[in-house]
Amino acid sequence: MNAIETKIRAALSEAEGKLAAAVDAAAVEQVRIELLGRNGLFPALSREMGSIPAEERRATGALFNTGRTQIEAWMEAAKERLNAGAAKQAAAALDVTLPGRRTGCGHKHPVSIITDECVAIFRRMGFIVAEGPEIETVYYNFDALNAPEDHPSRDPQDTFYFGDGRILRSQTSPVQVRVMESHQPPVRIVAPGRVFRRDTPDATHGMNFHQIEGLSIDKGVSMADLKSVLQRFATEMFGEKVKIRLRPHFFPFTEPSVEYDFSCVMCGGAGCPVCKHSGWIEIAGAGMVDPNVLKNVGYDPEIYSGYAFGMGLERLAMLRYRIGDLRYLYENDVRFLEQF
Ligand code: 2U9
Repeated sequence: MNAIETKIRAALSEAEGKLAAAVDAAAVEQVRIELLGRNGLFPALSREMGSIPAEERRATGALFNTGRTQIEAWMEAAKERLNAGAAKQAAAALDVTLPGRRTGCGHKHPVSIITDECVAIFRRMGFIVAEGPEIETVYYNFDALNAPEDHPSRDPQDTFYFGDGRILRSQTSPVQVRVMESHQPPVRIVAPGRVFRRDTPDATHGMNFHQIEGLSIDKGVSMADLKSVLQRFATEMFGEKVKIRLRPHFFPFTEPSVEYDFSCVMCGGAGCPVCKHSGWIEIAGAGMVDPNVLKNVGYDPEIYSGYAFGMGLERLAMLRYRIGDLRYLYENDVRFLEQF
């Protein structure tokens, strides 16, 4: 046995012992560095190989190769043994008999609850939900809806303009326009969603709020249909005793137009601070869709007619849950939100 073979055999017996006793991955790595690493024993022996007689070189080379393979196999076995031990330890640390830890479950925001409730009520009356973009064009938000060029709602003091013809929608009506453009009557839809208006935030106004608007277009649709839908909505949302009242109003997109009130849901109509002692609460607006709006989407107003209505969802939530200030809804105070 030459000097190289002696060194290989000694290294093998030492490595076998060290790897069998290794308690962590670092100990295994240490053996690898000492024997197989760039400055380790095996590369050094490989350089010495030229110094031994030619007739011994074949046998020494074979021992060199099997030795290296053997060390690699022992290292692999040691790693597997360590991994299995770690897995066992982790399993032992988990006590499956302990009761589970509760993770806090979020809940719906009051405006979402009201939106879902409105949608459910209108679905029962045959309406389908429609949605559309919050970033709109002046055409869909104003022109198609018959808003005159000088209408105050177009003013940059009231509507957010991007400066390239796009705006943040100030109402959900553009959704209905888009649906009408792509569908022939009958159309019976509600469009819930976020709308944006430039306003100084106070107890009852924010810079953005949520609306639900409804639209029904067919042959022979009348104001009587509108009244019956609104009365049913009032009954389902606030109870059997609630009455509705329509007052004449003006909107560019409806003719005739009305504002509608519900008998006060707080005092039942007797008079209280919420209804300012009138017994009635203004809920929103409605009317028969203006013939110009029908023409703009390619419907013949001589054949088709329809009604539209719109209401603010924050306002409904405030009435329903007796919330005195709109800002509570958006301050994200869990003590407030947890109550719903
Ligand atoms: C089309 C035609 C007509 C939707 C309507 C109202 C009346 C209305 C506001 C009340 C308070 C919303 O929350 S609020 O600011 N809305 O009074 N909205 S009629 O009329 C339409 C919509 C779409 C194609």
